Amino acid sequence: MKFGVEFVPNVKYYELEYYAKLAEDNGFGYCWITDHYNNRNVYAMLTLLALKTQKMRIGAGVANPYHTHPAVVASAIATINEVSGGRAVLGIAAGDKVTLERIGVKREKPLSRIREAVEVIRALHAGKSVSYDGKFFKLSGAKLDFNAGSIPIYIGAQGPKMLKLAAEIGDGVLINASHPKDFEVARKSIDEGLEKGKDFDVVAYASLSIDGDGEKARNAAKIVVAFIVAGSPDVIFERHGISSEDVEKVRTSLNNAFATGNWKAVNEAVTDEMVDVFSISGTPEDVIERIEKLKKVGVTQVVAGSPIGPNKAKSIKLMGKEIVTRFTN
Ligand code: F42
Repeated sequence: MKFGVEFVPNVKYYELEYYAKLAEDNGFGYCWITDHYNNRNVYAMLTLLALKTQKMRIGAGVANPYHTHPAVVASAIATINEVSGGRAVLGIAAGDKVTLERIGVKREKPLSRIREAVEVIRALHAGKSVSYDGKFFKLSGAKLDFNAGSIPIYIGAQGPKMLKLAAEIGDGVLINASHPKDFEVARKSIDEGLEKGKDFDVVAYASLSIDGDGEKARNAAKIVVAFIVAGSPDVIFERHGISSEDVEKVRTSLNNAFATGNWKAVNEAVTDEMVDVFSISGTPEDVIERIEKLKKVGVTQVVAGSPIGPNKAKSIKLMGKEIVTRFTN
């Protein structure tokens, strides 16, 4: 099992640098930085991490080929690869629909767009002069004027078609899920697209919250879980037997909280069951038990995403000491 950590660059650069370095010192092998136009720029932050870390792989998790042309993505991540001495990884996906719409971008035909973007990026990274006549991207003798090196491409995917495509054309897949049942289902789509014997990293890009006090850890996950509940399709709730009334309570409390600031009501609306389904939360023992189950259903990397714990620094250290060491030694 490999371990990664995810950070959202909605904090000052020195905070991000501090946590990333802490994760590296505590044995995490991957650091993924999210990409949304409203946060600090992902490549600017990755450049900083390339200079301030030594061993861990660092990458965009995830770029999208709607607000950034794949040639620009190819060049940006190749720059990170150069600065970091070959430690870059690229995550790419369809992009967040709501965030894209705010800047007037329609997320149309995500499957073909991702396929084309990955083809373009791989060709440019191979150092070729690229002429490409796609439906969305047209390149004519495009070439990077520096050596990109070798950069694994991971695809962010939740839907069955995107999962299959990720297996076909990616080096790995970043799946926003925490529960083994969701990976069992995802595995079927992955297997449809995966060539036999191909080395492929199946990543649980999960909301994680760890603390010596299990209750505290679970409470810290609730706001993040509420946002995941608000954005999940019904099929997920049906799969886990979560009632539509409970989902509605979370959605209503979340909408109210934006207007009234009553986040306590959001915490109260999130059930224990939701915390279990949409996050990996609890004591180190609880987290170990969950990761053992994820391993059985084919997960090969666990990414600790928001909130990581009630005290981020303490939780990163606890993850390193109790979890990363246990699974990687
Ligand atoms: N999004 C961001 O914007 N920034 C991030 O930093 C970010 C991180 C991230 C990390 C992991 C992860 O898994 C996802 C992450 N996301 C992030 C979200 C990501 O960008 C996507 O929004 C998310 O993965 C949802 O994508 P999906 O894989 O479920 O694909 C969607 C688009 C979907 O509907 N897929 C369907 C499926 O079955 O897979 C297919 C839809 C389909 O068939 N479309 C057709 C087509 O040709 O593409 C036709 C539709 C048409 O438009 O006509």
